[in-house]
Amino acid sequence: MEASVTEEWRKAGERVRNWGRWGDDDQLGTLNLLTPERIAYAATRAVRGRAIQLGIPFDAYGPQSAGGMRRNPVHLMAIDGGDAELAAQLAGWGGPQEAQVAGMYARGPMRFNDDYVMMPLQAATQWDALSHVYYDGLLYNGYPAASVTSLGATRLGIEQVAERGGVVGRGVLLDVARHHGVDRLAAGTVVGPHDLDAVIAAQGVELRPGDILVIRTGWWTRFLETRRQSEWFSGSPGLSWRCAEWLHEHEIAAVALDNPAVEVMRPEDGVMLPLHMLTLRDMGLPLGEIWDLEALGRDCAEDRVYDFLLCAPALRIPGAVGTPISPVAIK
Ligand code: UVW
Repeated sequence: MEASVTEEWRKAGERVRNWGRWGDDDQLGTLNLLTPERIAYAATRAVRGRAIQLGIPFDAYGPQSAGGMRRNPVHLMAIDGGDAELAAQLAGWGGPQEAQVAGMYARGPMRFNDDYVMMPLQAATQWDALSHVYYDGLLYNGYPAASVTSLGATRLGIEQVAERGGVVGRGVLLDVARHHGVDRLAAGTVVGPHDLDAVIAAQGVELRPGDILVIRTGWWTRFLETRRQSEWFSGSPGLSWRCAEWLHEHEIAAVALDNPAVEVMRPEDGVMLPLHMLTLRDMGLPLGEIWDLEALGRDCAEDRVYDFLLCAPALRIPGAVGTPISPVAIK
């Protein structure tokens, strides 16, 4: 990043910084914009009763590369019908768990199956918590970077979001790919504030303070087509860091995309993830990554209604710096 660009980026950081805006002890950031009145209004946008899934499957075939810093989810069965029948046949076989299961089975015909999932909380469809990214030793609202330890986030953990029932509000889809008449944006395409304005004008949708923006690039379909994980990550189109002020001015509560990192993956102006730093750390604005916006895009193109009730609650995991989610748009 050239010195002048760094300076410009730092100045943008000062302009969008929400520290202290909702109190010195605030841990919710722009989710404070999801007021009861706005959530109640969002519920009125569920008109047709059509629920659309916006999450990708939590399975072993997702976009995380096997050798990378994150893995795809691993799903394991803990108890299943086959084991249960065997345990019943071999009385006294196995350890305490089998004995417990056999004891339950001895009391009637009820049988059951149990399972586990193991996964990085930053794999598949997710929200980044405000504790996910920091710079210059500080997190959102000036909390020290050291408030996230090996035990988890003592400040800005995802449970802060979950405990207030978030994230729920009025979702607005900006279908950038469809606006350009393509299935998906080309690799490396940078989406700037003017592009967002153009899509809003073309769609005829109005933004309201507290909206949750859902921006479709179509890039998820690239992964489904090729299954080439590293190409999918490194080539991702996405938002420019110059969108931070636009998001700030429009009082956006959260933003989610169908790409790996919301912003364009190629280091913009030579710096890695500059929008992450401005949004998560300066604004306190959560980022949603790896969403599947294909069905929602088709539905909105059909009825020309681009807003909906968005339900994307965080899992209540104390100290976590992100959360897997299965968001749903209800139109
Ligand atoms: C990083 O890779 C640091 O962040 P994210 O997963 O949010 O893109």
